Amino acid sequence: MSRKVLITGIGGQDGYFLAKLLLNKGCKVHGLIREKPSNGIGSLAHLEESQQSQLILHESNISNKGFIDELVAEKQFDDIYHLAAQSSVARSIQHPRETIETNILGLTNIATSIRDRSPQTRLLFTGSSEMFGDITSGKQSESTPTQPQSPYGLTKEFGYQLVRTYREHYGLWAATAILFNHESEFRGQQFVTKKIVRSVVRIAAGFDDVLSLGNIYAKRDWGYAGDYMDGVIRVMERNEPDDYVFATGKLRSVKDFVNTTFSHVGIDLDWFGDGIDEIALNRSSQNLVVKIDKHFYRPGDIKGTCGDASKAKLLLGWQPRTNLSSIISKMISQEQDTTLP
Ligand code: F7E
Repeated sequence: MSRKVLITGIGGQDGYFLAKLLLNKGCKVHGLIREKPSNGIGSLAHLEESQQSQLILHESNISNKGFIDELVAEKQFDDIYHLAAQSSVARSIQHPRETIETNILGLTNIATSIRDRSPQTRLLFTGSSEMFGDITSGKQSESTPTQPQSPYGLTKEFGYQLVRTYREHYGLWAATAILFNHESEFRGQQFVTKKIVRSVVRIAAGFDDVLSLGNIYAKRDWGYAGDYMDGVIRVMERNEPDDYVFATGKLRSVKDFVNTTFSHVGIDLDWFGDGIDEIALNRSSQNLVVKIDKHFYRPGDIKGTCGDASKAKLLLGWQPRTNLSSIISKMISQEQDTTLP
């Protein structure tokens, strides 16, 4: 029987992949979206028209408790995927209050609406590796102690604990997918991978000169958003609610990502200098193409984070399928199609 699902935050990168996968499975997909932009619905504009027309969109802020209560009570969803969040770590440092309101109140609204008005509804919360903080020893898994280093990380730790509490003590079917960094051709411009790809494509085409970055020695475990949304659905489809890490287990620096992206467009780099004076030149033209701008450094930046997805592999049969080079290729193609004049 087809399931009736709600995806909060459907307008973002993850919402696109999740909506597409669930529609392909024959689910009736409702989406909660903050506001519909006039030029289409964010990443959803990339869905085939036949799929777009099947979506049922509801426009509201996640912190509007009255609206959420009514929607949850009226629709009696089978499953709710709670994606809506202020997801930029850098922004959370500048705007902690907004981040707390959206991430903490948003989840609390959804969870209490389910508890009070539709207790048979399953709840899947997209958590984050940011709640672990810096890697200390080995890879980070479901049993790694949490030690967040940003307001964003703190809100994701809160969400993880709230979901566990509602599951263990209030009898809700509630689970957290702990997602490590996941990128795609629909990534927002506030994230470093998208910023690098956009700039490299424009530099290669002669429309930009220099890419300015912060800490290029930060290391991340970057996977593909489409693979991770496939994992999230597998969590929801299991009878027993539980928490799972989704990660590739491979650690790469921002500098590696820069080198690989430039090499995809046929540009090799030579690096010189240290710290905020470090620069990269285009080996063949000798033009300056990368420099450091201390404005992009973050207090409390996580130096490295790398996940162990063994539990998801064992119990869900999940594994990442798209490697970093393929992710970069997809991002470059999308960028060439959309931003070059
Ligand atoms: O930064 C460094 C920056 O903003 C990655 C979100 O999806 O993953 C993401 O959070 C690294 C950091 O992602 C720039 O300092 C250097 O070390 O792409 P990001 P993030 O903070 O790792 C987690 C798992 C989430 O849950 C989040 O929602 O790159 N970096 N230079 C820079 N970062 C940015 N944004 N811009 C720079 O110019």
